[in-house]
Amino acid sequence: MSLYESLTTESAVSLVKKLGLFAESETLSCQEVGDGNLNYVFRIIGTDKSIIVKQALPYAKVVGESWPLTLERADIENRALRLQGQFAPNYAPKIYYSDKNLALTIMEDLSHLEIARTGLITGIDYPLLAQHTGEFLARTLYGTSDFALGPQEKKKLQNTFCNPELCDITEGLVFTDPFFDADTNDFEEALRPDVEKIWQDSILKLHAAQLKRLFLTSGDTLLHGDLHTGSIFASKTETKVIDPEFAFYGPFGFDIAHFTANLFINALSREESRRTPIYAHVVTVWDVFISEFTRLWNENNTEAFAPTDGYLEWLLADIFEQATGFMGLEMIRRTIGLAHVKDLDGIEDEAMRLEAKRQSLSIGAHFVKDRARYTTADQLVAAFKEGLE
Ligand code: SR1
Ligand code: MG
Repeated sequence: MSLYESLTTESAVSLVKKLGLFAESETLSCQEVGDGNLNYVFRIIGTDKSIIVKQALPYAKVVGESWPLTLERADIENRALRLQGQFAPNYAPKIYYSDKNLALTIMEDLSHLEIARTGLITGIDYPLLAQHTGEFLARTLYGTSDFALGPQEKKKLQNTFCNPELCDITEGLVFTDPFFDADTNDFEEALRPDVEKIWQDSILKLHAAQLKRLFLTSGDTLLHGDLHTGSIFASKTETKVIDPEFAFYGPFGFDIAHFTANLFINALSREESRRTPIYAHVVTVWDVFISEFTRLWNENNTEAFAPTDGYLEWLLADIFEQATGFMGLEMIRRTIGLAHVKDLDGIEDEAMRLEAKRQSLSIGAHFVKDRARYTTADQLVAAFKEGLE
């Protein structure tokens, strides 16, 4: 018998009172505030505090009941959040309670912050966003790798983060479907010639296949798995990374790639004179990631080869090249795949929107195919600017 039932605003209130998170007598208000693709998010407000109850649905909310989806993802998300909270406590929400059967996690309400994507679209720059995200990435990715844990501990942890159904979504929506005439694709008819060019570009497809294989087979570290700007709450002083339901052991460069891809996509939605802070974020996240990863490598490393001349430098260069390719794939899929972003779709002027989408496709394809050319974030920014011309 399934112990799962989907919550309503009323049953969410009863639950948090039963759990003692609020007094029975307290008057609470509850609203479903989820704007993501997959889950319900209830915000419950009492007299002097508020909390979030996040519940997974047994299907993908963005598509409907025709796309069933495992509830296991709530448990993965809950465990990933707790681990991220250990490695990067400043950048993860506090967890108050979780229930595997009900597929829910109760956590800190971050409503005093904004979703970074929403703020970036309205022109807010969040001066510490990239610094904090770089630290979050280096600490969580290094901390769950072979280098920090040693191969035995790492494999045991890896075994508990097999996430086949959510990985299947990424393998389809990011790595495969945009390169074929797949039903999941969604693009404006005016872009059809550009999209057909992608479908016919056998060199691009070969590179996409190589990157897909990396995603399928590399087990470097516990990834967040969906680190776009909609998975980050931010203010001028604070940053919190949420929603790691796609967490699994994958390639080091994947998360930073999705963050920088969504930054570049945001740049496309801005006037040229407003793009500088976004370019600075791309450079900063890489600078911080590399310096923090290096610090952790030198401080705590179980690998006998760690002091070998050139090993760290080779690894960082490899991560950078992979990430450049993954970044290009994310730019392409956010433009023509199933899951779009408001940065592009929200550009009201049709000609400007189509131009931004074409730039996202062509710059994305360039980063996929020519990823081996790039070794620094400054070069990525320069290539992005060239792609706009
Ligand atoms: C069906 S899920 C579509 C997208 O939403 C998530 O946030 C992931 O990015 C996924 O690819
Ligand atoms: Mg999400």
